[in-house]
Amino acid sequence: MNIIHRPEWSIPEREATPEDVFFNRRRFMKGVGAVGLGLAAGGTGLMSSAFAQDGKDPTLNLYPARRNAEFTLKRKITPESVTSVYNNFYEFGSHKRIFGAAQALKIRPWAITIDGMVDNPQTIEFDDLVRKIPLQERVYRHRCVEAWAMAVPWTGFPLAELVKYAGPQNSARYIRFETFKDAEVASGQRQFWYPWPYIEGVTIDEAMNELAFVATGIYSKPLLKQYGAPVRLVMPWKYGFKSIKSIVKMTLTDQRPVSFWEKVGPGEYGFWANVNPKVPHARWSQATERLLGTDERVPTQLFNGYAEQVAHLYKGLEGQNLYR
Ligand SMILES: Nc1nc2c(c(=O)[nH]1)N[C@H]1C(S)=C(S)[C@@H](COP(=O)(O)O)O[C@H]1N2
Ligand SMILES: [Mo]
Repeated sequence: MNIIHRPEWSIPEREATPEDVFFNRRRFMKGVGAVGLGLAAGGTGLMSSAFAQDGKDPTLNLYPARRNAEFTLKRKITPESVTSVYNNFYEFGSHKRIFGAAQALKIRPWAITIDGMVDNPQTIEFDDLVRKIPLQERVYRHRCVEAWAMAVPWTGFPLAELVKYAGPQNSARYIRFETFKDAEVASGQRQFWYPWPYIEGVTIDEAMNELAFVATGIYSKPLLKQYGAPVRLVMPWKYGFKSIKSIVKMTLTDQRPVSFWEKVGPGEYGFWANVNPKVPHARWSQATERLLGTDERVPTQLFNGYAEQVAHLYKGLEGQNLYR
């Protein structure tokens, strides 16, 4: 099937978002005006749903979390009014305006299974897990493989803490993450030609790096559904598709996981997916990126600007496709 070799989001953004297919985000934002999308939301169900917090989120009292001053940026934070209506979440559609459809996701109860090569295999309620590790806030850059970028304040905890909690065995070399699968609520999962559920993987060494983060919140609140509530990965030096959303399972293994996008397009998407301006995508340049909510293009940075923290992880692996 041809389509699975050309996922829609892997088309350069200017082609993938023609005005007649999606809405014109800039005109939309102008129309909303200075009051901002959140305050203007009263009118339509679709717009208000962009900001809907689930009735009474049982973790609200954990926010805002302490800001970690080691993870800040010079780049301006991208407004919530922009990032909450421009998302990549194929479970709810192959375009960017999925925030309405994503409200169908049921985020309670939400259990996470930890299994594989661990000393403490278990299935744990998210509401219990989120209280086991102290939350903190970090501002990170995010770089989608499609060449759009944002900077947002995530709330969560280091992935290393979750790995320690699982009790990794010496034989474990990788972590495989899995997103929920429920075609009843996720319209995109009715597109049966995709290899659902969404899978991603990292090495244990990557997972133990200080930057690897498990996000439960954004903008000092629990994650909205479109961001991958209630819990997602954030790997800021890698292309955005590594940052898997709405996680239900984490498996420690000695087998390198094959990700959703690697299955869809093995010629275009690999395991490492580290950001590199000099290695073009098969169909477009990665030299620059567009900052969401602006018309500004800026140079892409090696490892998305995090080379100092992560470059050492890839010493000796130069023969591999580290940048796709
Ligand atoms: N389960 C799942 N996780 C996912 C995706 C997806 O389609 N499904 N898209 C990825 C891609 S390509 C990007 S760029 C980011 C987008 O995150 P955001 O919508 O919160 O900005 O989520 C990633 N995680
Ligand atoms: Mo992406």
